[in-house]
Amino acid sequence: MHATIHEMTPAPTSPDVALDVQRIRADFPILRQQVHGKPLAYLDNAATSQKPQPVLDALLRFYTEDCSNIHRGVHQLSERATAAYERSRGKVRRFLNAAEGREIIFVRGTTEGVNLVAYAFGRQRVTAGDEILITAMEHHSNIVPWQILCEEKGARLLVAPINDAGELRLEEFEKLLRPRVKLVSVTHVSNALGTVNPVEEIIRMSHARGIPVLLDGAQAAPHMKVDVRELDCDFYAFSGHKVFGPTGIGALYGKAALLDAMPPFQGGGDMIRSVTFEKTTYNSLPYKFEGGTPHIAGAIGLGAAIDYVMGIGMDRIAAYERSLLEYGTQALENISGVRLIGTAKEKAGVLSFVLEGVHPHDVGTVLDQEGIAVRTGHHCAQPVMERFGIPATTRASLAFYNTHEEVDTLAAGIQKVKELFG
Ligand code: 7TS
Repeated sequence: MHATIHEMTPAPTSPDVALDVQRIRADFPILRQQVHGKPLAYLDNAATSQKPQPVLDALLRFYTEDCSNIHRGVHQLSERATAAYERSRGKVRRFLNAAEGREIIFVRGTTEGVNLVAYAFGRQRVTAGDEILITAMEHHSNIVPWQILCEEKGARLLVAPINDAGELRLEEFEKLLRPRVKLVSVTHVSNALGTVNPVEEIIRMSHARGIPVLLDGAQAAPHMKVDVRELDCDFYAFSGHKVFGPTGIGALYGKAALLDAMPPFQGGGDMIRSVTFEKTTYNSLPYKFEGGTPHIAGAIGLGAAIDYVMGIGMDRIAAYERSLLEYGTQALENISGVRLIGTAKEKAGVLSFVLEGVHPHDVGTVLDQEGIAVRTGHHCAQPVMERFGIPATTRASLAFYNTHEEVDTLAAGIQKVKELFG
């Protein structure tokens, strides 16, 4: 059972090599089922993605063979659990190409990663009159933590606008890089629109004014190669459950110098060096930010998920998904009454749309009867809905295990909605 998931070396990546999707699908047991008597077409990957067998195996193995707390036991099980947990940190480091393992903090997910920065960095660096700059396409988890911080500090939240295609208006963004801006926090890829932001430009412009940048990588990490050193971002947060790993685990990357200078986030066990009632000293990175027993199994499962996607190759995944997105865009554009919301030139696998005269919830309910899983609603991005003057969209979001046939099924499902509500 101690198979060699950790030892697996990523295959050489060449975007030219097509994916063997049927072979990949065989690794995802959940995809084999039928829903309402129809084969499941899982197109809700932006909400959460499915887990390949190696991830399931890693979780089961931890709980059946190695279950123990970490960083404290001298016994075998604790040593094995600690080694596996720390090995996963190394995998996350390689996944993001961070320089050092201590720059990787295990968190619950993107939400906790952003909150950690808002709490630890924000409370130390932001004072009355300062500003935080975000964009109009952020998920609520990259809005609300900054509002809480701003309210507490008497600081101000600035929002860079987007155009009708759902692209950031970069010249307006640049104008908002004012002297009092203490942090720029921007999504790498929008969950509601699919827009891939020009993050290199954003970082270059911000750094030119000495402003650090946090990237919300929740929707980028599952779909493209991320290189935090090449990007030179200061913080990068992502969620394990969207990169085919377990729920309740994710990672925050931060440059060591920044993390080192930040106060802790949560006090408790493991994050201290020594405690007396008079004075407590904190542990070194990354442990200073990992108070309490972490999601050990989750971190190990995330490591297995990273092995899995890197084994396929992020460039191949991106190339395949691009073809699927182009195919899906065509298919939906050919249906009269469908309006795509989010038509940026640079997009990742999201097809968000409204269908004339039919509420998105009705669209989603009919599609569900056809075995098609999509999300309907505001996608935790209410300001995006407001920007486009709509209450909600239906969103199909893709992963590398989706097929062109599933996109056809989606298009046929939408036709059926039209017949029913026509
Ligand atoms: N940022 C973006 C861009 C997201 O898409 C999400 C989750 C988050 C942050 C928060 O991630 P979490 O794992 O901490 O919850 N987005 C979605 C979605 O689009 N549908 O369900 C969750």
